[in-house]
Amino acid sequence: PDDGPVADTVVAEVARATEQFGGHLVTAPVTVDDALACDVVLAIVGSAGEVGTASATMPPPPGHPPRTDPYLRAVQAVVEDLLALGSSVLNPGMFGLGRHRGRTVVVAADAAGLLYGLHALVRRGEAAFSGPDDFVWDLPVNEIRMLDHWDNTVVHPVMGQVERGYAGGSIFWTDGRVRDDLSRVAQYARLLGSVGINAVGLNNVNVHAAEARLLTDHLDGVARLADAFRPHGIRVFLSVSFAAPLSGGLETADPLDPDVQRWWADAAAGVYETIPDFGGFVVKADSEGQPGPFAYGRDHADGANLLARALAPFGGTVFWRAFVYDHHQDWRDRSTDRARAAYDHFTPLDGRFDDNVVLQVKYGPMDFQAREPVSPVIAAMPQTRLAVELQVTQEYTGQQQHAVYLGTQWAEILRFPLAEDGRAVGWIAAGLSEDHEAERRAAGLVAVSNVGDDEFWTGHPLAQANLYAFARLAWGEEDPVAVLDEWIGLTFQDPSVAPAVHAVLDDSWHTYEKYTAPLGVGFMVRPGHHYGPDVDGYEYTAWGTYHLADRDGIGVDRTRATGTGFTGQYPPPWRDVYESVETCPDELLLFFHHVPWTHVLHSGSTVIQHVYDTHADGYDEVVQMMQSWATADGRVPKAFFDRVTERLTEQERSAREWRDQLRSAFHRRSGIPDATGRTIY
Ligand code: GCW
Repeated sequence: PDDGPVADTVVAEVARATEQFGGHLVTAPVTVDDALACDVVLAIVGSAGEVGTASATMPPPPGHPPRTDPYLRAVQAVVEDLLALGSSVLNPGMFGLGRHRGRTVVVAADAAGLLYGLHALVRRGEAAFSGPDDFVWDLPVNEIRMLDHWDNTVVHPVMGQVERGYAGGSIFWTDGRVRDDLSRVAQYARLLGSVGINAVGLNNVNVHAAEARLLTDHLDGVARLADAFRPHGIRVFLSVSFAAPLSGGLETADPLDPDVQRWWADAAAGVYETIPDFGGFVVKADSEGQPGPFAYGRDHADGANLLARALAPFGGTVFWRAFVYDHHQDWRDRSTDRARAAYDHFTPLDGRFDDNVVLQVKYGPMDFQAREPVSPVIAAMPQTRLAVELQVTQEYTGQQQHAVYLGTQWAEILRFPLAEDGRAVGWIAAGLSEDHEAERRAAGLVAVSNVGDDEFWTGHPLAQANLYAFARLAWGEEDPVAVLDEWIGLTFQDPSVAPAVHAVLDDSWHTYEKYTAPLGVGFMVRPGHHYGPDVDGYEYTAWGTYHLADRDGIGVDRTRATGTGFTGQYPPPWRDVYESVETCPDELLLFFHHVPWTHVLHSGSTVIQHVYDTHADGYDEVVQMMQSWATADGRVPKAFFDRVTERLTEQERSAREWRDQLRSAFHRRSGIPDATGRTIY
């Protein structure tokens, strides 16, 4: 269909499959009969999707002879029918797949769509090659489906090589440069392309000294990484330091200074000279010690547009993170509320960001907790391209020691009807409006990857399901258990293992929530590494993450009436739903309200009894997860079985620690006994 690298990948995949399973590949049928004799037809029909213009939308690549008419007629014969079945306009990445007139057919608007269609065919398995006519169109709902790696090029003394990484070292970098052997990167690229990921950030958003030089001194290595991703339809991005012009010899990094603007324009030109399809920059500015425009009295729109204008001539994009807050907060100061920060900083700038800026907003107002409300920023910036950021790496959800399937959490976030007109978070990220018309400001989903050089890629082998689920939800799938089922079917040879894996993972997010910080209050983790319980670990620190528990009660008053006013950042009805203890959902009660231990929840239980019960139940559920997993023995590869068993053993130990510390700590504070009489230490 074309000679680009992605179409070449499709051809190579089919060649590999025919070698393994039989049959043969015809890449350029010359007659109608040749083409129509094939059992499987894969074709790119061009984005206009109109058969009459197919020859015009498929110009031969320069230097190639014109397409033969019979070939076009053959493809058209099939495509004509198919377009009549469903779609007259084909979007980028879109494909149609199914059985048609006794043949299996994949048609797509572009090479990426053909690749996605081929992999969709593989997911169907044998069923794709027989059966009655049945044809579906599919397309990614999000334009951007991106994974960010928080990888350092060298091992950082505190954070290790991968910040918040729980799967070993980086698959990209070693000793300050790109690895010589990129075979694992090639496998990763193939894996991500198979589920529609189309962008990857190659380095940590906390840009340290060594990584600040990537942009200028290590482009050959970055180009090799781009070469590995390109055949799978994935563009690469670099995290850059806003202060880079200073290390480049300038006196200032002021975004309004013409020399600084020239410096960035030159830097961008240098990158595109080496990597013509480079994606752009990811930037964490004025956040947790990273430099930014505030130092020069400028705002985040000035900062983001500086980089956007350097990238614009080359078609690049800036992902500018909204994770900006005061991390030097005085814990005594109750007027500052970290949850408010992103909204307060960014919503006044709505409308000022250039078109090639994407504001990257964490799903919650705090920081990737197991339970937070969704960030009000997501519904508050209609004039800004906005991507929602999730965390596949399990920083606050068990660090790939605990089996926690996050697909369930993300699906709940994405379908939350945040906007006043009822639009869900996932719709806003995708830029869909009520009538499903795509808006100009569509962006998508970004997540922090959980992959490293670990033998099982993700430390906990079952954490692979989270990587898969992110990609499938970013594509547009909505049912997290169906996605999990798909992953199980593709991962394990023996289908009889499925019930055990479902029993471990299906409800594991809720299980984790039960034995950790209760009712949306968050944190209570050990400072620094964030693993394991420490009720007061962050209580008197500068990080703005407090629970305010005393002998009478617990929780943070974020109401407009008596608290920090954070509820006022939400559109109706949520500003009122969250404002009142009467209507605030139980699972978020302590995020929004400070209540007595004896406050009665909608569930009928008191807050204190809820803590006692859920912590006991959560631990018991982990024990059940272990029992379920034991039934997989002999049905999955031994090394895989053993690694999961080892992790579940640690999860059981850790869940017991959480249970006992939280039950004891809350008992000591409240003085109220557990009504069930279970042991408290
Ligand atoms: O969750 C916090 C992490 C930091 C991280 C930061 C961020 C990359 O603890 O390690 O830094 O978020 O998202 O920028």
